[in-house]
Amino acid sequence: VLLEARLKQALERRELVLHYQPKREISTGRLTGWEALLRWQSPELGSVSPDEFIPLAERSGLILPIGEWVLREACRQMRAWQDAGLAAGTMAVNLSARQFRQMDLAEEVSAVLRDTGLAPADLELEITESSLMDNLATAATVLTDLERLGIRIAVDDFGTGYSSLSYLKTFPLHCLKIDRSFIRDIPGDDNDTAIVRTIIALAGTLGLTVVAEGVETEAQLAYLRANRCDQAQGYLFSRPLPPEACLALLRAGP
Ligand code: G
Ligand code: G
Ligand code: MN
Ligand code: NA
Repeated sequence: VLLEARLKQALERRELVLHYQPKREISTGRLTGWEALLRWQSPELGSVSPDEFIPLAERSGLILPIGEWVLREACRQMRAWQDAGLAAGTMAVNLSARQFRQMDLAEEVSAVLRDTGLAPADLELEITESSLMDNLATAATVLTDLERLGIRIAVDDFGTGYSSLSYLKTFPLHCLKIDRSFIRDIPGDDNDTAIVRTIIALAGTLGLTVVAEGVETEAQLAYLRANRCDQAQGYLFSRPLPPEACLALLRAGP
């Protein structure tokens, strides 16, 4: 309860900030976009990980105002980079299960795009495979509404959520992000290489972009390149960066 009260204040006191992690096209090394990752810099508690406060925010409902702030701030930042003449690619924002259960989510997203002036095609929403599967009733409606806006939808943590493959075919999706647990032990682990190749093939069949998360080594990247994974994200390229560091990276070029 104490942490919850502090989190509520954190939003008002502007203690929440966004860092951004770049994604790159594997074949060219070109920057394709960013993922916004929330950080809480508390004067009392220090830096609090989203793994600690997102579940709390989910339970208390605070995730709704926090999530809207994240969306707005990420879109505002992206538009500011574009206005500075920088080719910044797309901006991906994580959605929690609770946000995804809001039937009027598309209206909120639409209002944020209108207010910030960001083009829908420059925004991607990441929904975990498990929250998709836990919300099958609303998923079809909400995803269709989001698709009509022209934004992109990525399935996050793909491979961990026991999904039925039939939804992949019917839902309007654009991207699969291979969970980093499957990337960690490639190319050495035969089970993981088999899983990764299967996900890449599945994405290809369905016409979806496939992104490897948590790429930390050249050997992992070489394996992904040889197996034609589209994009990669991870510490090998960059940790999530504060906005000033992103600006420097953007100014350095593609
Ligand atoms: O950055 P990392 O430690 O940065 O993130 C830990 C977890 O928190 C990940 O599962 C990530 O998806 C989640 N996360 C980070 N930022 C956000 C956010 O803005 N909204 C939601 N719902 N989850 C986030
Ligand atoms: O669940 P999601 O994929 O949104 O979570 C992103 C999380 O992964 C964040 O905590 C981010 O900081 C973390 N992350 C990003 N790149 C790497 C990496 O190369 N290695 C590890 N271990 N974590 C990473
Ligand atoms: Mn993510
Ligand atoms: Na993930």
